[in-house]
Amino acid sequence: LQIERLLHFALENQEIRLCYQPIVDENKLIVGAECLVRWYSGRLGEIAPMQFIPIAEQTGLIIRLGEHILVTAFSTLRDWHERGMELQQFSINVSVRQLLHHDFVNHVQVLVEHYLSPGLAGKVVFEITETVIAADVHSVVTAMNELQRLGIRFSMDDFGTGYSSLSYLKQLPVEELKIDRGFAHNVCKDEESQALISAILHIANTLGLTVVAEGIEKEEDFVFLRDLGCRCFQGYHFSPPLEGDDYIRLLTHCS
Ligand code: G
Ligand code: G
Ligand code: MN
Ligand code: NA
Repeated sequence: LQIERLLHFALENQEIRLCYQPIVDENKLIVGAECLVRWYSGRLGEIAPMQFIPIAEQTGLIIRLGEHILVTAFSTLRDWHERGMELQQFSINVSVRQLLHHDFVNHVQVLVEHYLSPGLAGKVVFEITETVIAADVHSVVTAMNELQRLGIRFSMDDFGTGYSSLSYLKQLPVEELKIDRGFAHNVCKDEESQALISAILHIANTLGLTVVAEGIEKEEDFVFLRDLGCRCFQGYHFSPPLEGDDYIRLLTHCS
């Protein structure tokens, strides 16, 4: 209850910000970013998303929080574009409750028209999780199709941690799988993770999906996954989530 009350306050007092974690290719060149929400509470200090996102979802505050995140993310994407920083993708986490809100598609459309020049919406990737399967699939697909018409693409986050059947991959207009960081961690020494990631890469190739391996912390794991066929990577080994200014500095120095 305290978190809920403070979250209202946080939204009105600019305590909620975004960090940006680089996504790199097999040559470690930056090709994109994932937006990650950060809350620095005046009362409680830094509060992790794992602590407040579930509460925001339960209380419905995720709608306002999600709008704030979208506005922040889109203005950052526009700003970077105006500075000549070209990315292949700009990923934003979207929760199921947000995706299925009756006003969500309209709202995204308004924001796309306001913030993003033609073509720029095509850089936006919404990361959803396998929990969408628990929701009404017809509503999910309808919302996703409408958003796709605005240019937005979709990624399945934390892939491999859910317990649902894989058949939803055929039903949902998803273009990317993000392998959960639990599989990448120590993968070069873990034969079970290796087998699972090989299977995921095989499914992805068959369905024409791109794959991002998350949570890379060691060069050995990166090399192993690269040789296995992964083409995109994210993790502390390349860069932690960065403040916007630091992201710009990194990208400018790397290109
Ligand atoms: O940044 P961190 O690793 O602490 O994030 C933890 C979890 O919070 C991740 O599972 C991530 O998907 C979720 N998360 C981070 N940023 C956002 C966001 O902007 N919106 C939503 N809905 N979830 C987020
Ligand atoms: O669930 P989602 O993939 O959206 O969560 C991403 C989260 O993973 C972010 O909170 C980010 O801070 C965290 N993260 C990013 N890179 C690494 C990493 O290399 N190791 C670990 N343990 N966490 C990471
Ligand atoms: Mn994510
Ligand atoms: Na993930």
